[in-house]
Amino acid sequence: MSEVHILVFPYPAQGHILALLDLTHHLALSGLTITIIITPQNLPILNPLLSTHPNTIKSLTLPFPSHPNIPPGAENIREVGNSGNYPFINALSKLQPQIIQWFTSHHNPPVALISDFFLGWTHQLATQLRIPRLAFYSSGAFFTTVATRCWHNPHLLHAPGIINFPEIPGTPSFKREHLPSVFLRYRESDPESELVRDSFISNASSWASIFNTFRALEGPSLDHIRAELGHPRVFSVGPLGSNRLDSDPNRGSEVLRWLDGVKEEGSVLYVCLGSQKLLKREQMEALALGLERSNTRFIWVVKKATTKQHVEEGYGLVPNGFSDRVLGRGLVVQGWVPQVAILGHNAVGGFLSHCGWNSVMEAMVAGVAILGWPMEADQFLNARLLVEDQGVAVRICEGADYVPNPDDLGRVVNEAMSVGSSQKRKAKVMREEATEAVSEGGDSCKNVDELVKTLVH
Ligand code: BUP
Repeated sequence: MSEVHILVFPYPAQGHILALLDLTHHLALSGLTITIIITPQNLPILNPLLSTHPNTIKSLTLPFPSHPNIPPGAENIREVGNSGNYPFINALSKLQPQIIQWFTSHHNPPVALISDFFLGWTHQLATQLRIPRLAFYSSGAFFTTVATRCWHNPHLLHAPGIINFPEIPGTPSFKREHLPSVFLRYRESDPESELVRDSFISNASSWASIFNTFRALEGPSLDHIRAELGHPRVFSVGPLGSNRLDSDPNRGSEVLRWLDGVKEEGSVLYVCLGSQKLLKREQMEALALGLERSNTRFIWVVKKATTKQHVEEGYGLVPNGFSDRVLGRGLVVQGWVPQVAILGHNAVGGFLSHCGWNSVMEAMVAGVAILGWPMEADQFLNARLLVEDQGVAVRICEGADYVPNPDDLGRVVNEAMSVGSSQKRKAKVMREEATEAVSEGGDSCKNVDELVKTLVH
């Protein structure tokens, strides 16, 4: 095969970047040459890919454009929280001239651009470069059907109470507050609203769409998207993540050793609420008490406060004496852990999760029950798909500011973690489906092959 060169542009949030890099790894294994656009502070995330594919993956490292609403040095949304997406998207769009200059002077310019669905403006960039743009969704297909419907009919965003979606498979209806807050803030001619809306609309006009999902989970939504777009180029390639490369092979060895010491299969609950959300003091206390009152083994990944104000207000603070009280039964860890490896450990049977889409996909592959605490963005809709439609999850509570009742929390944990709970049984079925999808001849595997074929021709 002659060198087919693809340009990849991830969005700098952990949940977005990791998933697109997982896909990039697959594409490189299929023989494509790839350049990844990145800014300097995010470059280390690429290290495992760059060292695994030294001849075929390169980075195009561009300085992060300054922006009045982004603190100097912050180049990843993890450093500013979810509310900072708008300035980030805006700042990154200023890279356009440098990308064009690089492209036009390249001896073998890329034949296609795969970019994150938050970077809708790259659709126009690709048009200017006269190459197809493929929108990569690190969110689910069900969420995307709802979101696209909303942005084509913004009056829905102001409908009071319950919103109905009769045109969408399953005719879902749900509370307005369960849409991402950026949708609810929609105002015509407001720059943030227009940017988000234009992004979704540009994504839909892009040449193709790639989803980190699989047919057995979201077949009807994928078919609906295909029908709405009026073309077949909708590739479901998930669950991604099971072949994730880690820059530090020793990361999390303490946690994995602890799990090795657990004899009962599926008895440990993994508690991790994503890379962005920091719990306030009352939430930390309630969650700690709930875990203590359950009689379940657990690993709790705690996100530490980084700003002075958050430290002073007790955000992310594990209550005094908690670790000692649960010694032997529970492990509290701070910092980044190898989530995919933990979920895949035999001892783990449940995942108390914010229902971020990557976490959902990783839970599917691992065959663990989800105990959902959706908080923002697409998480409420993800939880709906998992709880009401698929039965693979139970909703433990919901809302970014919600302070759960420890007794209720402990009770739901015990029920969902009991041997043979309905969620655990359903999770095992989903594991079969997810594993089949990404195995040779499986639907997602065929879609990756198909995607590579379309890029090569
Ligand atoms: Br925290 C954490 N280790 O310690 P989501 C996360 N992850 O590997 P998010 C780790 O980050 P969104 C850790 O495996 C997953 O791939 C995890 O993505 C990994 O949630 C990713 O689940 C987190 O989508 O993003 O980051 O809160 O805004 O997309 O929900």
